[in-house]
Amino acid sequence: MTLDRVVWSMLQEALAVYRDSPRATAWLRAHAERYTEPVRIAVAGRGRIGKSTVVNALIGDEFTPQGSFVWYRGGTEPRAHVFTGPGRPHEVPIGRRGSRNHVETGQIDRADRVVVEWPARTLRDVVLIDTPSEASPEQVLGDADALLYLMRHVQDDDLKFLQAANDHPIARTAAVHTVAVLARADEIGAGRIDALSSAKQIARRYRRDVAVQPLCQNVVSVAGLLAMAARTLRADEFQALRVLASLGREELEDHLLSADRFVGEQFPLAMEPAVRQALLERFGIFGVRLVTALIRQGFDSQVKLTGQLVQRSGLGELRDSIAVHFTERREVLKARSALLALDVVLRMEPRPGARKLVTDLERVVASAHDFRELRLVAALQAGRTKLPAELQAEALRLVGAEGTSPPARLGFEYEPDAGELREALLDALVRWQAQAADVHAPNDHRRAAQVVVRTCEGLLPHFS
Ligand SMILES: Nc1nc2c(ncn2[C@@H]2O[C@H](COP(=O)(O)OP(=O)(O)OP(=O)(O)O)[C@@H](O)[C@H]2O)c(=O)[nH]1
Ligand SMILES: [Mg+2]
Repeated sequence: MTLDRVVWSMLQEALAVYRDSPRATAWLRAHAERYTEPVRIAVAGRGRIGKSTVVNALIGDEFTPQGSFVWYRGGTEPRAHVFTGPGRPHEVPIGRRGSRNHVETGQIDRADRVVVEWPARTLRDVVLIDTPSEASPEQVLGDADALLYLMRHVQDDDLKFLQAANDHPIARTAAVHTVAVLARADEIGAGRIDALSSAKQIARRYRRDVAVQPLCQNVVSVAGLLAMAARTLRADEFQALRVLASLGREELEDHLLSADRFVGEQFPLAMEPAVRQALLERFGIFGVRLVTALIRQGFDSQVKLTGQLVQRSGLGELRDSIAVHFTERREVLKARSALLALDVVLRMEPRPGARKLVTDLERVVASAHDFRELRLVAALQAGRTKLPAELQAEALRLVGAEGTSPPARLGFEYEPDAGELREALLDALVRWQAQAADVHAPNDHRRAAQVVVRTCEGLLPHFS
């Protein structure tokens, strides 16, 4: 049976065992429902770091900020519900404020959670949870299957938050899935036009940092403001930017030395200060400089410019990372969340009828191959398990650290045909079998090789 089915039947069995407990039943039902949903990703980080902006950029639509947790999930029609206390949620309208969508929470100022259904492509595969900055790790992670954690530099508070995410015994054995985001990438290079490339380099460095690497699966840099402006770029804004780009580079640079100069009276073009002010708010000074430079370089249609900005801002890479680490890993992430939930019930309301579930839970966590793969990734990245460098990179790839599709595991950067895949797979299998059987190798080396062998064996039926 697949992990997916095993965990589903455990949830059903628990519902039967706890049918006389309303509290356990409500909890288990909610988790059974959650089990069939898209992956839930919480977006967290300290105050004003740019969480809501990144969420908007991913959705491709702008919403006015709210003080509470806001869930964005897919839906055919835009709808919003407010949840407060134990009562039933009630529906509220979604209106417009300027160019933004605004959930009319009205008098309700202490919502526990606002749930927005929104017809966006991104939301077909994920539920995004925008979190308030004062939320504790427990609040953030309780409802999430995966975490996007925004930070500027890695600070102690950030590491503490990420550590808390891994602190539960089951979380420890099936590491949480986290992608760290160096946010506000445009501000990293002190206004230089190549700020975004510097930010990407810093992100790469953090990926290998001994303090950071064990706590997340990837680190990417994102200029959220620019990404959001790109995804929601309007025709009138694009026209205004083109007019700006028609100005000589040096002349424009000169007026971009400060916000005051840019919106001031002395501006050499007939463009309303309000229009300039609006561009500044949407793109930031750095953004205006970058966008006009790109238009001059030939990204002179709205489509070309948007595509270029999505890549440069890091939004493209962030989306890829979400796909590889979260969406493609849906099954194991959901299983992990459900097992954590089962564990809560089994501890809170222990009873003789639940003994089998307790042992099943331990067995699944210890032996399911998907969890073994996650543990091996974590152990290799944290340096708890050591392999020679060339084997380490291959082991990580094979157990799915860079994507779980067979071509990604086997290291193809193009679409290979079935014959090529099969050949690469058999080659890997034979070599790793030899590693697993190498009596001179240390124990952890052999155990790691056994997991890799099992992964390769699992891929075989795809190609025979
Ligand atoms: N320069 C720059 N400004 C940004 C960026 N992202 C967000 N901002 C600005 O920073 C401010 C805070 O952004 P939000 O997205 O609301 O940040 P948040 O983390 O959701 O804030 P809280 O929910 O209040 O904790 C806003 O004025 C944004 O316009 C960015 O990438 N670059
Ligand atoms: Mg916010």
